[in-house]
Amino acid sequence: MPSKSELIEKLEQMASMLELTGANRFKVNAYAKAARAIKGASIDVLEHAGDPKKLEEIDGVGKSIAEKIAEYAHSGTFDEFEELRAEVPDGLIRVMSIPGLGPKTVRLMWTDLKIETVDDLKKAIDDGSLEDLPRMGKKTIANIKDAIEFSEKSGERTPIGRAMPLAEELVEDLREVKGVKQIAYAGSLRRGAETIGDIDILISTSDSKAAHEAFAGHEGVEKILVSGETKSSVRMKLGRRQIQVDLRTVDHNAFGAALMYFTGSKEHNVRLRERALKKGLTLNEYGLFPEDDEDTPPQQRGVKPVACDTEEKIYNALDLQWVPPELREDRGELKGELPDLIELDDIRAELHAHTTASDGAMSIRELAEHAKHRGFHTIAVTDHSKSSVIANGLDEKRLRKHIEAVRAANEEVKGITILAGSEVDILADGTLDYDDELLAELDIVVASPHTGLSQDPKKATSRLIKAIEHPLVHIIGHPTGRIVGKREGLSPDIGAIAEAAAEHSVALEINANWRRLDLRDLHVAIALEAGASIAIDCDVHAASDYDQVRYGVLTGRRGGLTAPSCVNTWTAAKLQKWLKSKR
Ligand code: DGT
Ligand code: CA
Ligand code: CA
Ligand code: ZN
Repeated sequence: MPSKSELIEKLEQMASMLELTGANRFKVNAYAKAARAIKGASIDVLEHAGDPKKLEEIDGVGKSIAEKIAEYAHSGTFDEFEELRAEVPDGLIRVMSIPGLGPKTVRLMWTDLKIETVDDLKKAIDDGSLEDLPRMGKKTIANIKDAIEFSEKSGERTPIGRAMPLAEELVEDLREVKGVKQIAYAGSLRRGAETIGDIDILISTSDSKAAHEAFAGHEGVEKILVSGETKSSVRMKLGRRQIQVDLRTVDHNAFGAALMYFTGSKEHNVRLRERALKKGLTLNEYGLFPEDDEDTPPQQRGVKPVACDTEEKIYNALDLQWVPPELREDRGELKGELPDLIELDDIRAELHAHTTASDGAMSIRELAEHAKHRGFHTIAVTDHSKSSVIANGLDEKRLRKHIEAVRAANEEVKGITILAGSEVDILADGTLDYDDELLAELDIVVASPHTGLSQDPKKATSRLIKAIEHPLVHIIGHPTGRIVGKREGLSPDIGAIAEAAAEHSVALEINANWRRLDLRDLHVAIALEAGASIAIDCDVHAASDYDQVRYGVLTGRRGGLTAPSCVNTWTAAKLQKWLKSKR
């Protein structure tokens, strides 16, 4: 089925492939711009695919792009895409996805060195031929080598933001199958891990055959690995990659025991079983039973379980409170009181968002309207600063005008506070991209590292601490700059960062975008330990980015985050008081 996200992906890929094949700049830009415009459009372009006039009303969509949209809506692709796709070797698309390698560089590799795959590239690094290309110094090549190794190590796992929508769609679709009583996803996905090995789904049903048939026949299934009436395993299409999905039928009365077992983690399960044994009990995926030293498992001998239908009963029978799945990682969650974890509904403000002034897709008003619809009391406009040239960062003059525009919008749009802010670059030496006088005019300053991300840990630590100590900074945005599975980012001393943040009352961001999730769960725990506050922000560029907040909340929960420690949950008054304390 054609989807908006696939259309956007195809348009983005068009731009890269055009650049790769040396098409003119104008054409490349048209596709890149169209992808951005469709992301931010307030209408569903696929619904209006038959109405080119309507499509052309979108800023960034011209006649030619409108035709491509119509073609895509009709056939799931468009001719020009397929033609170009046939021209560009598959392997080159993978080469282009290596961070730090843009289409321009990859084009040179292709034309001058005949590199068509990641393996070719590795050979060219090893035999030194890559050095023959212009601007390929030893340092650049070392960085490329690093990036290849890093993405190969983590390439097998799928980011949560890709796996979650698929799992939710499957659960919804299978719930409709005749006979299904209970259905849920388990495993690392339920624990909210940043990457997912495979998706585990559990069902209880009176017609297992029907459920497994519907599963194996589901749209997107590309290969059936195991096909059975109680367990099946398939590979499903996910963007340009695949992910394995397991479906298991479990006993309706023991659904809680199965959910607990298959949610894991394995290490958490081991701890629970040890605890059960100490109490003269035995725990397995069918329930918690009295331990009796027999060889045949208790459920096969008709032994009555102590608890089996809900997780809560099983935990309670082990003298434990129910443990939220995000904490089930054997990090001490069975010892002592558990924190009252933050929830999605606690979030009441978005403090990191971009508009069309830099690289966002929405105007200030659109941004604010969407935030209002989410029930937020505050939205901060934080466009990029001048050094972020690729993101169309604002120089001083443009920022001053932008501040005025934000103030005007704030007057006009009722029911929400629009803050004038900036996502100001933390330069490699820890200084900020604007001078203090200008920063002081802003209501909120998010300071983030964007370049120099292969800096050594010592430099990274002092760089970030310098930004934290700056009296006008409120939040450190995506503190390490990592990209999940793609870029390692900075490795500062998080303990030292956290202590400085606590001392200077600066919040450390969990960037909720699933590509970033930065800070990560373990860092959040360290930050909280030091007494620092956390911000959970979507780094909004398009309307759909507001939906990312869930991944930020999951990451926060994995780190033990409570609502009071998260600035986005504060009342408008409390938030204002903190912001003003730095003015
Ligand atoms: P993943 O898929 O690599 O992201 O991680 P999980 O945690 O989803 O792992 P997976 O899919 O292998 O298994 C799902 C859960 O089933 C796991 O978290 C705990 C449970 N489980 C699987 N195999 C074992 C095992 O050998 N021992 C124990 N205690 N539990 C297991
Ligand atoms: Ca799994
Ligand atoms: Ca599995
Ligand atoms: Zn940023």
